[in-house]
Amino acid sequence: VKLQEERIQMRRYVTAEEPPEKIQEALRRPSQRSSEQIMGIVHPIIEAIKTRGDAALLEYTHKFDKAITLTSPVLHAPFPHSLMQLSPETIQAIDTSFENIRRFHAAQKEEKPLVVETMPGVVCSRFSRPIERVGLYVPGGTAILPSTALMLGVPAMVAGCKKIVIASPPRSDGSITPEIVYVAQKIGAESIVLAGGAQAVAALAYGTESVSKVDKILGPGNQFVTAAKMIVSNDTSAGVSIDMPAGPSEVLVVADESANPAFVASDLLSQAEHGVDSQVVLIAVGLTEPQLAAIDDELHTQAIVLPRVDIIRGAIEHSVTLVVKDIAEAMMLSNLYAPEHLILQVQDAESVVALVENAGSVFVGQWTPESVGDYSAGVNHSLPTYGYAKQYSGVNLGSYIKHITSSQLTKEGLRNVGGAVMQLAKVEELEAHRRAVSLRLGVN
Ligand code: HSO
Ligand code: ZN
Repeated sequence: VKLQEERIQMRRYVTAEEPPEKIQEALRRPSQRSSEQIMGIVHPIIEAIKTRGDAALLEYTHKFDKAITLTSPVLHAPFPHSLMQLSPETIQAIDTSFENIRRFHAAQKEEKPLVVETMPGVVCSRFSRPIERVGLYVPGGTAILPSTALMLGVPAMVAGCKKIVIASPPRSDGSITPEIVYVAQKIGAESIVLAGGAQAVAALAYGTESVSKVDKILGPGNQFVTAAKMIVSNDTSAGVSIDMPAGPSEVLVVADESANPAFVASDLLSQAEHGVDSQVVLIAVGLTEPQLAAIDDELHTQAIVLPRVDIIRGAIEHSVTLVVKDIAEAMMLSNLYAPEHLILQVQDAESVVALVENAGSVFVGQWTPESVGDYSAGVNHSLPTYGYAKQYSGVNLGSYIKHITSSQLTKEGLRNVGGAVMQLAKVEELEAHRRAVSLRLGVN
């Protein structure tokens, strides 16, 4: 009971009063279980799937997901309507979100090949083709996530992937969330694998008697899922790639005196409720003590009535408020942290976007809570976490395609560029390369 009453509050630092190292330390991600420990658990699971296929997959599902009645690990399309019984409100919400996500990702299509004549008679082009078979991992865990099925599935459909396989852990009665079945049907999935964790990733990577092997695996997951994705993508015998490494979800909110404290707190909490390992950061630009206290009060009073308050407590424990002097400092720290989600609740938020260097997705202005991007605005919610926004993009149409280049030369073109080719071949002492040109041009 005592614990329930403890105030939910983020640590706070004023950057001007601390050495820079302290601030950087405060922005460190919560450390994760050592990767060797995780790898030690995941490797045998992958081996078991590789060697014993469906039998091993079912064993793990019985053990980890407690779905002991499950006898077949795969549900093939067409999916029976009895498995997608939903309220009209839910159908409408999924349909609206589906359409916005579809429109935004369809707009990312390159309609025509890119063609450049680099020299007279030397034509280079680039065109794209969909990845043929993709596996979409939709996590189970503490929340059901049909929105993740939408975020992974809609761009796969738009890109034209021929085979879309969804994997998601079944519920303990062996059934699958009807919302996920409905989404699977809308995006034209070939099958749903009722499995989660490293075992599901391995099944997608290598295929089993009933699970189709795929060329790329996308989707977020816990540390076991991430470790499995890393292992299979490093195994040349699997021939599979992944979207990106994944860590716990996070948000960074930049707020100035124009921000509404209740709005700010609600955004911090919507990320904090994802998991005890989630991290939320508030960067307060020149806020006074009463303004900071107003946000703290909102955070506590909103949090204690939320159903997932216990998860929120865990997340807030390793979360932090940094009080900075101006927007330039705020954005410097935000770029250093490279948040998965960046929310700008500041005056003239639109102009601040120009200062963003590293972030998964940006939410601009007070009327743009992260939730809209999580579900329905049209942007993708599968985003780089754990600082990977420094080098990775979130899932987008490009995640489902390959670019192929081609070149085509006329004889004149070969004359124009041949000298450079022959000289570089000479420098590299690759005589056959040089002769492939000299022979055609009839020169020495
Ligand atoms: N904020 C999560 C995505 C999500 N939110 C799913 C609700 N459902 C990670 O980007
Ligand atoms: Zn979310």
